[in-house]
Amino acid sequence: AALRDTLLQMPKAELHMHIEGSLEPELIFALAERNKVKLEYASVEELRTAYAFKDLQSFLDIYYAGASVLLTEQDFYDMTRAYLQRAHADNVRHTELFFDPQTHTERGVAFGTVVNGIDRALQDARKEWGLSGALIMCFLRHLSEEEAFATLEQALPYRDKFVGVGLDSSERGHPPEKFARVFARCKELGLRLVAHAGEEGPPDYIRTALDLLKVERIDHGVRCLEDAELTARLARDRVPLTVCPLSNIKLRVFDKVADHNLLKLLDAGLVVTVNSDDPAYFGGYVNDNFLQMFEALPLGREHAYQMARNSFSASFLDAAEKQKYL
Ligand code: ES4
Ligand code: ZN
Repeated sequence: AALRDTLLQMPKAELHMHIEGSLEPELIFALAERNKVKLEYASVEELRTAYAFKDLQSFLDIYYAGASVLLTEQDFYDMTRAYLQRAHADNVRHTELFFDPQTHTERGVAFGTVVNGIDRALQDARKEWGLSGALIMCFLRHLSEEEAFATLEQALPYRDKFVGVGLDSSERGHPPEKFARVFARCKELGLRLVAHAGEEGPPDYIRTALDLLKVERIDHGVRCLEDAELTARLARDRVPLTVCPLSNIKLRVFDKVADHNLLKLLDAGLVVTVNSDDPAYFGGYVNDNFLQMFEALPLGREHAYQMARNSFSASFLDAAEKQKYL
């Protein structure tokens, strides 16, 4: 089959997807109407036009505004259901979803409302399509560590509904060490640990995420190549990088698809995976990320299979389930 068909059809896992970043403008407007929430934009078209970002912060401002329409458990269900349907169409067999509870609890939405709605959609996808899912709770790094601890406290009654914790939002000026104590506590609780690092922030944030937070995967991590010693360490220790190519283009980490360092990361021997990050905002779901990168860079079938294998080996599936895909 053509390489294109291989990319579309190969079973894959998605490991870096913010569920609030899957809210399409049409659903934002439908939920705004349903919940009588006022939006700053007059139409779906006007909102979509605002999706021209100059950096991470300009995106986050719109992303948090979009999430303001989510109020009820059914809203969280509908959002997650729509993403899972798209993921299923892309032959995603397993997905590890980030969610940002603080974005919702700050607005008075209960933690349980958020997690129960998302979880019910995950259960349905497993029953209907055999698509497995797991949740990773993210702390917003622009907020304080004290607020992260308070969120962890609210999460504890739902401990069985998520497998790990992550760190997202504005990277620059909010280094990993700000969250060292709360991550240590999460590790004691048996949670898996990941963090966004080296997206906009310097390679040093990748190093401190590993050394001080003890994370098992790095989300993004594309700036590691600026530091040869760090790159060698990531390769030697087989630390997975959850790379999100279209996100990096939209947020101007790289100017154009052909400038992305995905092939250089692979050539450095790194455990690279391809993911969609915030697909409703960045112009594509996981297969669009694969297709556009393979069109722009000299990548071949072996790279495709390698990254699909990596997505399962780097997942938090248990060993027996992983084995089915490897
Ligand atoms: C995010 Cl692309 C990205 N980076 C950091 N935090 C985020 N939250 C949602 N998308
Ligand atoms: Zn992300």
